[in-house]
Amino acid sequence: MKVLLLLGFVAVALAEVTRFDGEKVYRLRPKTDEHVAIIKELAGNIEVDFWSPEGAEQVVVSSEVDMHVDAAHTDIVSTLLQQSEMEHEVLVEDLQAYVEDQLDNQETKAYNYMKYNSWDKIEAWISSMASSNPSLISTQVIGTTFEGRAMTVMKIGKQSSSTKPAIFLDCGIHAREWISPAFCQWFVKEAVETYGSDAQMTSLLDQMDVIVLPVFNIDGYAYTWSNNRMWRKTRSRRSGSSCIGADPNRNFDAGWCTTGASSNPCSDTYCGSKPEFEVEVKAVGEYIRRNLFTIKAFLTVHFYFQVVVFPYFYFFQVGAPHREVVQVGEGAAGGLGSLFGPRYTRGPGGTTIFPAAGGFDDWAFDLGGKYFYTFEVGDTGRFGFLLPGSQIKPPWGGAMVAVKYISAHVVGNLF
Ligand code: 0X9
Ligand code: ZN
Repeated sequence: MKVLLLLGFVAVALAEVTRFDGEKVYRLRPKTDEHVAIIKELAGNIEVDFWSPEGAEQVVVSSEVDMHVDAAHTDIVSTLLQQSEMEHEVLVEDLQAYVEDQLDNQETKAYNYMKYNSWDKIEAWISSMASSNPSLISTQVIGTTFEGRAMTVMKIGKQSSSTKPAIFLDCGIHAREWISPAFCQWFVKEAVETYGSDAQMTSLLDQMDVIVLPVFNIDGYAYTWSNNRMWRKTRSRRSGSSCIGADPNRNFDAGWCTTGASSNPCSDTYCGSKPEFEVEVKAVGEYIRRNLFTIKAFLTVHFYFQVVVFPYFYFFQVGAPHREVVQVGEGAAGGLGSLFGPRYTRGPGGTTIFPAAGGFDDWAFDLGGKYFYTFEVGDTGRFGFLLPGSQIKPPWGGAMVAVKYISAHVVGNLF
């Protein structure tokens, strides 16, 4: 009997895993208003998942649109694209194969910086990094996720009897952007290993603390490992809807739900029932409010445009943004561009990528944070969210150049 029950549970667990056999990702280059209208109509009639930009409303003439289509609709989409003569390519032929390849056949036991790591491994890594580097790392639990996981920040810096100014670095606000948490972990490793030998890192950690939140949206991240690799949101349940989760980067109180966000709980950019309704967002919000006087800069890492952007995102900037903020963003993106080519752009978010309200960046900026840079790191190739673990190093290198550039400026211009 027990065995039967157990088998039943295993079957249910397996049945819940989302597979992507025969699903494709198209890269579209709409050149006319008619092309844009076709994409929007498609999104209205069949379920498509925009990888970038993150919603049909953000598609404009001359943009590049990566669109994930389920197996049942690939024929009709291909026909429509040909008939309308819209420039396009099939970026991913069979999504399931990419999902499987992404793990590079990694053996599941050991933690490995050069591969992606599950939440359980990351959690154990946080403890072991802190206990083996007590003079540089301390940890603090800042909240609990909807599903009960501890949200821990790692404070990296030379110990000091007085409170030091700090930089807040967060990763993994969107569950499926695996490269982002991988970057935060790599940053911590680099910090620990190069403190004392790398002049820039040593000066940074002597004068400031870097407060790292390795995974912002832990429940979502765990769900991308266990059930659905393409999940983006949190995993909160709400009464009155069977749809789960909200986009944490639409749930902050900054022009909340006015643009580039959806009030439909089933949407990937759902803004939540009210600002800071998501417990993870509230936890981070409260931590920042408590520590605002020491936090001098914010860096948040996404995947997979190639941009360094800064507020505002919830409206088109009226007048020029602060010159110094622009210059530092330019410098960081310039460094990245020299390494990775001219696709790296920079500028105020609303005009450089797309307007989207309720973001962590705009919220912290409105609260008084002077420097807030949002990195979208990415590869130049065809993998989108499914960049294989073996290829994560170049985008990290890019993010590192930008983080160091911005940190050096902040250290030299403490206010
Ligand atoms: O849409 C987002 O939240 C980010 N792009 S992503 O493709 N990684 O989802 C961009 C965030 C920019 N900031 C704001 N919109 N506030
Ligand atoms: Zn993102």
